[in-house]
Amino acid sequence: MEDKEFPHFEVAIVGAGFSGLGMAIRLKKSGQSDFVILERASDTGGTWRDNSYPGCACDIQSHLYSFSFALNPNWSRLFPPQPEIQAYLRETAARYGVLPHIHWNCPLLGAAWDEDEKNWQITTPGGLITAHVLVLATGPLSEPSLPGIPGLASFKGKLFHSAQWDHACDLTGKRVGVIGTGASGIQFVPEIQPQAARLTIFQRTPPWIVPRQDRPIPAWQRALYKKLPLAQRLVRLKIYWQREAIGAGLVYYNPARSKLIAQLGLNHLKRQIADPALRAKLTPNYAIGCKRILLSDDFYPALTRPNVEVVADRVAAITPEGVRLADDREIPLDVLICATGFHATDAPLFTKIKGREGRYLSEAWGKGMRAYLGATVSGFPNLFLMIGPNTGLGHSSMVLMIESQIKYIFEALRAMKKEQIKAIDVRPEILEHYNEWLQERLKGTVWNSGCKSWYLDKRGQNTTLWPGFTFTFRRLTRHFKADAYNSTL
Ligand code: N01
Repeated sequence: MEDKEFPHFEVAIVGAGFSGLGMAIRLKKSGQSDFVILERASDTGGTWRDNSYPGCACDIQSHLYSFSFALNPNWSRLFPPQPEIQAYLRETAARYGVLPHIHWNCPLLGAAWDEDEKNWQITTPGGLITAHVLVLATGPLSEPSLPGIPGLASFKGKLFHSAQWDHACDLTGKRVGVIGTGASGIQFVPEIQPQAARLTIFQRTPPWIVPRQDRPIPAWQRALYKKLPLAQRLVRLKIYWQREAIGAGLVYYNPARSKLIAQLGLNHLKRQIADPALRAKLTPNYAIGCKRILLSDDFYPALTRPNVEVVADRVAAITPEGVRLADDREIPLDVLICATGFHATDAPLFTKIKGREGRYLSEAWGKGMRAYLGATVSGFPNLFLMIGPNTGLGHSSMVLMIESQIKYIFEALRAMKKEQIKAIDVRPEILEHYNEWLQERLKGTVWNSGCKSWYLDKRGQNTTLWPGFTFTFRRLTRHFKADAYNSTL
């Protein structure tokens, strides 16, 4: 069948979260309107729409967690709460006129490169569409991961993942279990503790937690930022450099220095937990920063309440009635909440993208995810990934990386148009070389210092984090690197 029988777009963007909306806004600002956004849900926001659990907020300061071209003087707190981030994204998308480009409730079911037509054939529930360029802005934290504990499906009570919070489930007076003590778990535990009759926290690895010191932004400051946007830019700049300094500590890992920083966490633990047995349970046993450093002032205090128990013993199985521990102890539960993270390195989407010679992305990434500048993969022409492999950050705002990628992709599209290039495909040796360089750099970082985290894939390879400063990534992505690609005219 001919292309013209299907709706055709110059660019198809998958996902209306931070990166997809940012990309669309960039196109719109340049006067382009031949693009579509395919969004699986009925609202914008991506991970900030899905993660609506009680207490959800970002652990990067508000002023830095926004687009550089759309600062928000109205943030109510130092750290933005989830509803405000979602509202910010919705309002920004509306302000720049990208909402009419969104196809709602339209998940990508599959995409295949058409070598003859030099475009992508994209299958959606509404039928096939074609696009010259495909941008996957689906994010690494979009597919919730349930723990592979035996018996999970047999649980007779209410079971849900933190990213799919069941707001209809009233926890009042219930026996609630929580698996996972990562960034999500530690945020909602203090919120649900007062409601639950019994709250059991199943902890596999104690996280490093440091003081959060969140506070409301006073009305006079908000008024100032409205009147004098430069004032907010200066605050943002200060936060930016403070965070790059933290980044240096993570990238250039030094065990002795790390022990000094760890003292911050240990002091926090000591101040908030008086019981030596509980404190011992909560004391981390790996280098601080190896997993994400968590910020909280209310998680430890919540654990000291009489209705809370922290279980550090291994969970052997989930039974119809609750949880069975390795020592055969049974903990009966009415509700089980899994705050167990996401499929960051093995997303089902990878099995749906078919490149040259019928090869799926999941096959191309058989030995681990890799993409040149986190954006392009050999054998997948005119495909761009946003927050692709090794673009994640352990220290600062992902919006900085997203904006760098937007710039790079936009420059690529412009070059393709100008030179009338039908297809670009990153040269395999360039991708190989880039990945070797990345992996070499990662060796000296704290994330590769021996702990297990979602930053590492099942082979133990770090395929998620950027091993450097955000300004280095910005410099590398400032211009489209045409020489790195095979082009078809
Ligand atoms: O997920 P996680 P998350 N049996 O993977 C445990 C961002 N984020 O949703 O450490 C028992 O960090 C696992 O234990 P262990 C942020 O980038 C940001 O909390 O692997 N336990 C861990 O405790 C973050 O890094 C914000 O031993 C199991 C937890 O579940 C990312 O999202 C807020 C298990 C998973 O922690 C993910 O955070 C929320 C099993 N089989 C999220 N499997 C903010 O900005 C997993 N666990 C504040």
